[in-house]
Amino acid sequence: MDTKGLSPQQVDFYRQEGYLVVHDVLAAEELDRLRAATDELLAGAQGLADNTALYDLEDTHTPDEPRVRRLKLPHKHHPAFADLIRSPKVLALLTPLLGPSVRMHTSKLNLKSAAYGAPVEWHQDWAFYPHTNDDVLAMGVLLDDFVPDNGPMMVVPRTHFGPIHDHHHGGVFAGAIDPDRIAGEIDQAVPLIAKAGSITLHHARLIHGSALNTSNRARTFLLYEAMAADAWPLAGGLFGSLEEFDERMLCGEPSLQPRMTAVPIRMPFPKAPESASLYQSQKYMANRFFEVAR
Ligand SMILES: O=C(O)CCC(=O)C(=O)O
Repeated sequence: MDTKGLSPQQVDFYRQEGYLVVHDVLAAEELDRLRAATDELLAGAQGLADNTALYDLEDTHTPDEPRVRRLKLPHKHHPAFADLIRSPKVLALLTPLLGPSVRMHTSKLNLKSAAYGAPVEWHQDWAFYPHTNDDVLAMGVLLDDFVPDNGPMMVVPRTHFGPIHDHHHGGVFAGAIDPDRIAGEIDQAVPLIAKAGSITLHHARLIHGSALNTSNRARTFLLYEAMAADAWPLAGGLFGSLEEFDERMLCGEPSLQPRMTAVPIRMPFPKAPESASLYQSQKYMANRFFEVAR
């Protein structure tokens, strides 16, 4: 397996811009395995009336015509997703950015199906899960080509150096930033256009979002959240026991000494009444930037 990792230029780019696209990481057979696993899990959505621990359903979902917008924690539901995040090839992308000891938080598979796949309003992941230091990122694996009109993720370069924006609306944590407050930043957004099998990395403080899929091509995006082992969660990412926390180690050694740095933090409380996923929380935003499916 190829474990060449990142060049110094790629590491510099990530540090300066807050994101990185690594093109053509996965081989065809690796992609096939992940796509087959996705199809296997999606088959279980037939007949569902409501969201479950695995399925987050589009607002336009019906039991007879299933429309899934997200598979939650796919690494707990299929070994293909658990194996990938622990593979030498993937770890070689994470350790240059996070150090030798890396822990994961959660995984998710955002489907964004052709014609109706849900948008994601502008936000900073850090608003959902602040930690004691910000060596925290999300890694995205493209299971389809990202093209301009299938709702590719868009990022606002260098915003990981900036403030943590207000993600509240109507007195609850809504998981999105009022677009009028960051109009200048949104103007600078860059779409991450790349082929299936490429991998994106974005810093937890980076502003990002993505539009409704208006194309006839699916946009399937597998995301994992990962952090330096000494970044301890202050909210979100909390754990039931130390054993459970340390089972999330991907490589290196866990630490009982959180590294504290001067990072800006807003706590994601109070929760919205329905907040099992980002899509649900973002429904509480009165002022949305992206069009939604009708
Ligand atoms: O799927 C996307 O385009 C964005 C994903 C994202 O930001 C999230 O799920 O937190």
